[in-house]
Amino acid sequence: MTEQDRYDAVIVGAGFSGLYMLHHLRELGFSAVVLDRAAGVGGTWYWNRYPGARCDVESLVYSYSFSGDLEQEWEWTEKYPTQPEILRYANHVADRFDLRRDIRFETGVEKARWDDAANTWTIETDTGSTIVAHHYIMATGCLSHRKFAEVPGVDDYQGETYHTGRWPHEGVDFTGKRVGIIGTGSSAIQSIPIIAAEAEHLTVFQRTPNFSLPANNRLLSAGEQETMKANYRDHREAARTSGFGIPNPEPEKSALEATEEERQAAYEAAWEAGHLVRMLLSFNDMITNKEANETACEFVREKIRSIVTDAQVAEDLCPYNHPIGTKRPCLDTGYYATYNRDNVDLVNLRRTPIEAFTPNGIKTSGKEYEFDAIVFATGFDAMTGALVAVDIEGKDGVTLKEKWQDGPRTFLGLLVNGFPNFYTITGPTSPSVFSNMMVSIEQHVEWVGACMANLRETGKVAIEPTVEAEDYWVEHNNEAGDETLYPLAESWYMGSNVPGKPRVLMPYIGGVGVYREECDEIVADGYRGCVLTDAA
Ligand code: FAD
Ligand code: N01
Repeated sequence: MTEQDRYDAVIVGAGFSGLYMLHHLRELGFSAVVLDRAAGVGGTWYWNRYPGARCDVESLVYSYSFSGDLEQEWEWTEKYPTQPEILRYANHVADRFDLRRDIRFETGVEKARWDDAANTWTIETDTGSTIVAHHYIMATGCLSHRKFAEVPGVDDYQGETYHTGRWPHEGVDFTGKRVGIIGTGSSAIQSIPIIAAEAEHLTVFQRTPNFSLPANNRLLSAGEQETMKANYRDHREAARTSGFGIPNPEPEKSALEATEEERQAAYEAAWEAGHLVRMLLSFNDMITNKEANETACEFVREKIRSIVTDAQVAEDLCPYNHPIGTKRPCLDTGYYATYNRDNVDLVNLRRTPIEAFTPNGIKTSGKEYEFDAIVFATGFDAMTGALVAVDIEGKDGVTLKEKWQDGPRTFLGLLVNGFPNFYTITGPTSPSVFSNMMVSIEQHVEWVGACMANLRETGKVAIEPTVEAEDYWVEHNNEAGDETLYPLAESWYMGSNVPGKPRVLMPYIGGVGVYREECDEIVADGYRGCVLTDAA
């Protein structure tokens, strides 16, 4: 028998977006249910339990601002919090605000269909339940839909395999094992030093080297926490109006106007602080001028050469094919020095590409490697992957996947033409991954809550952006991107890590503060660009 429930809203995802969305809607007097495939809350921090997983936005900042009490009572221990600590925080939030009673775990959403006559969504799950809701909110995360290596024969491999984005809860003991890891993005860069220290031997398969700064992580002092807690309101406000959701002085000078000494001093300060935003905002043209950006690239390359003792390995680790920042840069703890260990090898896949998996390991064009375990640190079908994985059918039977076949089309990264009362938290073409995600999540949740409350107060039953508004926003997003260096990289920001995916800059680079203003103005203008439908 099919279970049938009705709610004002269905929220998919119990990560930081879904948790706050549920709490916020309850406060506004709406009924809502959260569905998540996971067995617990936390989203990213529930799934990504690989060794060394941690945040690279500072803990005191990578946290909710919506509750002053929560802000004051929670004690962070480290500057950059570990995955277990962030997961404890997510669980604390769920308990503190009594959220679990409206969350259905181990429930995957497979299908959703808009009913134009009833102005409702019907959502079908893999547990066989069907839910009808007035509003359908995808809080499914930008980095939740895994991707693997596109190499033949993976099923032939007989050893253990792991993906960093779905790490076993009980952990993995690599002691005495020969391990291969594919990928050198953030997840790999965090886990490689720890796996290397445990395994008998680690072979790293690198297709594209990345830029990484030392995290220089440390315990937080009581004084630091007290100071931040005393100044939280000002800090949060500064974050909301900043470029990346992390307050940082706006640079006035071009890197090309600065002297060599000034440049080195600025980059060294960012390197020592372990601060990615500071590095990218060292000068005002770092993400718009290739020549300016190259000065920082070379600074990091020099650091790599100074750390890694084997000159060829050092050179292989030096990124040359993208400006710094245009692929998500990383923070690490001992990453480059790990290549000085006797039990670690680097395989440059640009020289010897992987040809196939074999029963015992991996075959490149140069050699066959045998492993007891292979780790896929191969990332995600980012931003759109989790959205189009659900069969979402809007008006006239068009699915989201069909609509987005040439790239995501949204209004503000929040609404989609043809899909009334459908919302994407940190959706494509919003600042999302170009920001401290907590800042962007809170802004979207509050925007959606206000939108639903407005419909209720004005007696409307549906909201949908016009094609023109959507066209304007997509064009604006592309124009903002074209003013920067981001389109120069083959990155997941551009969709180029997934074969066949349209190559467009998905996140909005116009800045968190500018974007918030735009969203607020649209509301002030009576939801300019949207059609609001009266009850029949
Ligand atoms: P998620 O946390 O991804 O949660 C989405 C949830 O939706 C998941 O639990 C998933 O199971 C569920 N879901 C998806 N599809 C379905 C479906 N069809 N049915 C049911 N459930 C579904 N951001 C930062 O700002 N700073 C950082 O330092 C940072 N570090 C990161 C480190 C890692 C390893 C990763 C992967 C991401 C990191 N991020 C960071 C980005 C991070 O994803 C966000 O900060 C934030 O946690 C996203 O929260 P969310 O709730 O929007 O999505
Ligand atoms: O994934 P990635 P990730 N053959 O896509 C390689 C956040 N995050 O899980 O660059 C060979 O960055 C791929 O190579 P290439 C953060 O936003 C944050 O590491 O495509 N190699 C790349 O090296 C981050 O950006 C933290 O050439 C293949 C790697 O796999 C995002 O999540 C920590 C391949 C994938 O890197 C994703 O990070 C972790 C193939 N077929 C994650 N396919 C923090 O510290 C892929 N690769 C905050």
